[in-house]
Amino acid sequence: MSVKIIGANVPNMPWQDRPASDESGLPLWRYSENPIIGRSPAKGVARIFNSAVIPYKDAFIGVFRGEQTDGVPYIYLGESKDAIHWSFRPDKIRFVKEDGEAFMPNYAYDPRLVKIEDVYYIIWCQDFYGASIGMAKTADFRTFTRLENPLIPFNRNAVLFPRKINGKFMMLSRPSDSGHTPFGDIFLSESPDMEYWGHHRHVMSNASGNWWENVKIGGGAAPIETSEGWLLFYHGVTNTCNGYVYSIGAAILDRDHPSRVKYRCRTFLLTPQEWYEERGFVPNVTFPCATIHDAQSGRIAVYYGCADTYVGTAFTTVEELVDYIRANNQISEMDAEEGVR
Ligand code: BMA
Repeated sequence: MSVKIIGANVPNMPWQDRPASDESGLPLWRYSENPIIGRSPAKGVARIFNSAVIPYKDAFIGVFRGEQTDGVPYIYLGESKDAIHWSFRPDKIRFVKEDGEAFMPNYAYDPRLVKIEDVYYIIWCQDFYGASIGMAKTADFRTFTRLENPLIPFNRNAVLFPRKINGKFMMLSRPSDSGHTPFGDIFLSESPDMEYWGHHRHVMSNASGNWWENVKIGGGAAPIETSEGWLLFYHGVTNTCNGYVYSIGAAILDRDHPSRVKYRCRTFLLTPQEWYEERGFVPNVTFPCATIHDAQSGRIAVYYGCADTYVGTAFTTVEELVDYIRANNQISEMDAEEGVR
């Protein structure tokens, strides 16, 4: 049975076939021109990484983690005709509250972006007396209206689903501590209105037994709806004598009950191995935050931060990826269950 992406056609998405030289046996392959965003990409911004992009008006738009030259991260707006070459607005995104008053978090990083019923939602990590999740909405990428913080600290890693499920907005997040958290599972929360979040469920554990993700896991790109379930790219972290290593993994969540994991891939799909993934501000980090995908062809482009310094792109097709995940499926009882105690 062939698996299909359920969603829009994006025939102008970036694409490159798998190079003949790729004998990795893994279902993701890197764009040959990576990194697509290099150092000092805008005035006052030293590095852009961990960023999210989306099709917009026959082109592409995105929210980018820009590490300013004073070291503080904020979110910058970027535009592109081909989703490969990006230009950035010179100033960071300035949010307003519902009443129009200005709102700027003390810092903002790792933004994700989804469109739900003609509204674009941005979700990121910001200070709320400790690292927590910030949210805003926009209809036109001109006015960005800040929404109430969905969660209390500490949490640095939230991802929204691109549609309501059973009438509710859905969010994945990873509760953490105030430091470089040495633990972490993915949880699901739901909301009737994007303000009040509850009915929390456990989704996936870092205690899967897989060495590459044995410290913590966290949601990556907004889940892609497929005929098999929600395809989730996430990051998995292991520890070494030289620090953490961040790889990209994937799982498929039940379409109607996404706290239930249907398939979980026991191997990573991509791990730091190129110079731009191994060398940078934080070495050995590949951190997925977005995909662009085309329902008709089944093509998927994954956007991932590299070494907390660059943005890279990697490609796959939904068929190849889901086949691989199924063939390498290893799911624990805890991941398969509803996740309520
Ligand atoms: C995590 C987040 C990410 C970062 C990663 C590696 O805790 O802060 O933004 O890419 O660490 O430094």
